[in-house]
Amino acid sequence: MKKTGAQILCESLVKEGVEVIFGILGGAVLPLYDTLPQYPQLRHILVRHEQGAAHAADGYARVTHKAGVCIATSGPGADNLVTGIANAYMDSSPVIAITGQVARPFIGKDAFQETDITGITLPITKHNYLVTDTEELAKTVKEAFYIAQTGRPGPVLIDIPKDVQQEEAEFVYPEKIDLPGYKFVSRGHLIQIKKAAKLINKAEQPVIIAGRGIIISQAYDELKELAEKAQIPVVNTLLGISSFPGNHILNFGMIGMHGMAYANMAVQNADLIIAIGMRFDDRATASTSGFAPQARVIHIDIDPAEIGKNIPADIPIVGDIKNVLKTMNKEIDRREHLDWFSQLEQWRYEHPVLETKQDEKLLPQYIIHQIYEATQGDTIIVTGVGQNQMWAAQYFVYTKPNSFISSGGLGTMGFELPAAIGAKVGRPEEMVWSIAGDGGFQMTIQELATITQENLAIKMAILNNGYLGMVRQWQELFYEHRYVDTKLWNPDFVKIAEAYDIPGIRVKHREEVTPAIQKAIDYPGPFLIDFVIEPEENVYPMVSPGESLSQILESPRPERVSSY
Ligand SMILES: Cc1ncc(C[n+]2csc(CCOP(=O)(O)OP(=O)(O)O)c2C)c(N)n1
Ligand SMILES: [Mg+2]
Repeated sequence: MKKTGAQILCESLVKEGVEVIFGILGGAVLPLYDTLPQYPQLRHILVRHEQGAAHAADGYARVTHKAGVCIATSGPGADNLVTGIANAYMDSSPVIAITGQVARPFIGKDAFQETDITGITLPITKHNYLVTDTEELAKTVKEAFYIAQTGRPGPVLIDIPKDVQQEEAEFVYPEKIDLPGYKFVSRGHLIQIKKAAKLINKAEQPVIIAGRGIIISQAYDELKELAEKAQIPVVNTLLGISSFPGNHILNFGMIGMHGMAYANMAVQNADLIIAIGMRFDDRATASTSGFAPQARVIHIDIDPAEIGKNIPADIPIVGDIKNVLKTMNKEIDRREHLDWFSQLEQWRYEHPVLETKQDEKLLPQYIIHQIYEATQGDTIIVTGVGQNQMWAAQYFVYTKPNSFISSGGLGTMGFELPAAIGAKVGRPEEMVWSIAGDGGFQMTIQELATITQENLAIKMAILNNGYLGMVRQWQELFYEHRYVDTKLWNPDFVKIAEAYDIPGIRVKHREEVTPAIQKAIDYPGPFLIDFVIEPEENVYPMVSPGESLSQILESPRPERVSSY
């Protein structure tokens, strides 16, 4: 049957099981939007800025393990997606970005609102398409979803000229994919897996580094089996948070620039690193030349391009983590590493970082911990970027799989609010908290309107230190306190929330923290808390740029005592 390009696109989205689309309109997508009401299965969520659409699709994809879809018009609309697409690319999130393009006869003429979005996004998409033949549209959509969601997931952009949306063509949704140039390995090489198991069985001081690949592959049980069977401590990258229970006895926390001192020490003293679904990002490894000097390295990842990119691998295993670990666990001996664990426990005792000062001041660490206490971990935390992100990573105990959503690779301020929208839409039954800095909050603040229009019960906490805090911290530590333009004049965030019809309160004192969090949780809709925190609180521990993971700067304040 003949259908318009717009109908073909909608039919194809329905075939792919799409339920939600985040987008904003414009001339080059008008035929598509005009067709949308014919497909009530496709819920459209109107955002206020295309960056919000891309982050929302990304957040949706991360919590559902399905592709998230966003739509923008040509030119400025498509360009506004760019940060969101790059963010999804860096964090391996399957986002389908659909952009309108000027009609085919206008392409290359600097037509009104024309940009070469496939050119612009070439390095930040897993693949992209400009559809010039309406007959190809259905096949293109099928391929795009396949590419986005298989192997190492990532964003795929489909640019559709306006006249392709209007033109009629025969609609047949292809059954099969024929992509000879696209391959991924899902089962790891058996010989490699056996070699790795042998090393694991022999190791005296092994450490598992868990990355986001475990979450993508949903290999939680397999990781637990490996760790428990061979008695191996598990540390994680930032995006590996919530791949392994935060309260598990074998969990030794986050590594890296703001990782736990004892986690970094475990890595630095390991004789074997089992790196799983992580890419040795420089924030995780610190100086690569000083990384884990005595360790052999087993690196398991679905993307062969990651193997040996930053840290050489003694045993590379390319494959889907769930499959690889399933096979590997059969080859693993039950072990104990009593000496290793007593050493690790001693480091943990000597370097207690999960502590908050008994202080009259309103400290962000205390706030994050109180959110944990109030929720008992039964919530999804979506963070901004900066100090707020690091405190949220350090002071919340992530007991639930895939409960930490954050912009790791790109470090995009303003990710939190729209990504929380995507998370709440994708998992409406879950409580969702957005933890923002006062700087980042203002980068996507317009999405408060989306929250109200869609009545999304998102709980918002602003850790308001009056600074671009993380940058101020660097100025303090590495630029001799020269705070060049990191101090922020801020609007009244509670009044802003009220203007968006969202109730909010301001918290300035420690004793108000818990009641405020409870009030936010009990309120049946969105709620905002503006926490006016100690302005110059720093994130510790810290490994200074250029140093190795062994050179850990710990809190210089000796009066810190553990409060829990
Ligand atoms: C879009 C974007 N611009 C700039 C930066 C650089 N940057 C990293 S952290 C930071 C400060 C963030 O301030 P705020 O949101 O208030 O969070 P805080 O560190 O104070 O918790 C900046 C400017 C960034 N990561 N993203
Ligand atoms: Mg701030």
